[in-house]
Amino acid sequence: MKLLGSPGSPYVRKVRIMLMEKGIPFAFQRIDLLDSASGLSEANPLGKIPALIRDNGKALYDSSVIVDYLDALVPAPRLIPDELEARAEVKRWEAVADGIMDATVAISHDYILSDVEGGGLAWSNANQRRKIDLGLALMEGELGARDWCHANAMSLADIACVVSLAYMDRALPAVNWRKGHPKLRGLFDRMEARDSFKATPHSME
Ligand SMILES: N[C@@H](CCC(=O)N[C@@H](CS)C(=O)NCC(=O)O)C(=O)O
Repeated sequence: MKLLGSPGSPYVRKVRIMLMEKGIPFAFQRIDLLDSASGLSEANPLGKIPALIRDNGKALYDSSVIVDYLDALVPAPRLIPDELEARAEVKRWEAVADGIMDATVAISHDYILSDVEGGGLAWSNANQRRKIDLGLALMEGELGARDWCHANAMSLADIACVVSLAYMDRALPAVNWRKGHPKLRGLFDRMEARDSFKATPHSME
């Protein structure tokens, strides 16, 4: 199995952590998104990372589809519950976390562009920022006094949530998400101490 990705992508990090938590061996092929000859578009017509090349040679994308596949492929530890309502809850957490990643990507790209164009470093996208703020408030409120985002064990919900927080630290530190979110801070510190998180630091490459 081969994962096409880059250490800078939060969606790729989510998948790498799933693979490591489940003990699935994989090769990692770094993709330069600016290189049209990287082979990525043969794997994923959308030209996005992550893409997973399965052992049968077929590619799978996007990250949400890949994590579903991995959890079913190797059942232990179960990171997406089987039961319908529990599964829907964990996937909803993933959707909120992915949405925060999407908004962070959108703002930070605008931020870079506005700098390049000499337009200053002011926030350019209040609509995206609102998604981040409301997403953080929802996650903080739902986590509450619990140890885990869903039920009594680690799941994809915890992985996606903490990956989105870590990505903000790198791409949009001005959000300062720790302020006013003590429960998320506690979860973040515990999750980032795991081997799978320590082995997948974000980088600007
Ligand atoms: N919803 C997708 C998002 C993937 C995504 O946007 N990846 C970015 C890198 S962080 C990318 O490949 N961007 C290149 C492009 O959009 O052309 C997923 O969860 O896999």
